Amino acid sequence: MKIGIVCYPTFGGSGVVATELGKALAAHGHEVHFITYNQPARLDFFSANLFYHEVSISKYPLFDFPPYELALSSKLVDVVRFENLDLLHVHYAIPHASAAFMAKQILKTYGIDIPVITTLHGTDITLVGKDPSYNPVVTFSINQSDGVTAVSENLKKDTLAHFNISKDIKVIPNFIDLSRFSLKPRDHFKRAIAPEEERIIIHTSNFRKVKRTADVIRIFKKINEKIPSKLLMVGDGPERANNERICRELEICHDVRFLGKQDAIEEILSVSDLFLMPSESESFGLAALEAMACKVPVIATNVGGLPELVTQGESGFMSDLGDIDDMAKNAMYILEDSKRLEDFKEKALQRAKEFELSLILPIYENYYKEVVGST
Ligand code: GMT
Repeated sequence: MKIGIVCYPTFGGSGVVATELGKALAAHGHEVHFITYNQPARLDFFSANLFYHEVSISKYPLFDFPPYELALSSKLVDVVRFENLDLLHVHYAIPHASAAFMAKQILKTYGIDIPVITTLHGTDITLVGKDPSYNPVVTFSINQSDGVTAVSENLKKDTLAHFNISKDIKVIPNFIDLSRFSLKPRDHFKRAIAPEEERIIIHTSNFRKVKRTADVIRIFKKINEKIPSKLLMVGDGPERANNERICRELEICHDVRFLGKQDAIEEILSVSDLFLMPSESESFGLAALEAMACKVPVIATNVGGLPELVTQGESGFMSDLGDIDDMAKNAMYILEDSKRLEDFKEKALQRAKEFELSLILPIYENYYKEVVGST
């Protein structure tokens, strides 16, 4: 198939899933065209089946807000016509689903009926999409898509609860490429971070409010009082400065490292013992799956799609939102006994294997066939 993929090109979960899916489809013989405003972060190599089409937005003094959605629709029309695409798969509803709808209507004037699949990723529904300023457009463009997928049962449920949806939503979970995300021996790195063999705890995110990174620091403080440990904070975003301030107040700066954005995240996960994800909302929790694939158990909140990923008391534990004491207690239970820690690590990996790319890719391919066949 010739597939157009629209996504955000950043490190965010939806962009990562879209890019990894595109790469896997290309490796499986499909021709994949990424259409977005920048080279996707994980599309950093050459492949004969992979193409990137940049959406450029012309600046004009009249535009306080350059109309990206129109530029994207125009680019989609152009790429679908000249590359003879069979399908458009757009990731994250806003504004990709409505841009694809517009392109689809324009393409009809050229006698082309391009099927559009929209994948809902989370904040496009749970935070941004629900906003009354977007709700009617999101509802309309989901209903006008030829196929709709959501990354968890919980996100499907939320979508049906908050929008008037007439379309069937197929749940296809996030996936992991175990050939990249697996335990890598990085003893020198481990020794540099934890010279006294302290436990290494990790958090990775975009440091937005929804990730509750202040809770990460406070949970760590409680662990650190009882168990010699180090905290790695990976990523960057609006909450980082506030988190650094909290570390100073709690006098734990010597045990906390802010590493910023990192490409080789699997290497840092490989030296880690425990992953903290106290998010307020998480449609799936791709970052937790990446950790589990590197044998890192997870301490999380029981929100969104996380209970569909983490098995309570096996690959980690989930607590109520904001229950820092319970999360710290569960973390210490895992970390205080080396044999128990090893058991949790093994079970984290076994659970991650259930989301291996090779199991999820055929689900997407079959869904593509179904949608293309019915349009
Ligand atoms: O986690 C983020 O804030 C990024 C966000 C995105 O849309 O790029 O991630 C969402 O999509 C991921 C991939 O499907 C999910 O694994 C994340 O759980 C989801 N984030 C939230 O729901 C907050």
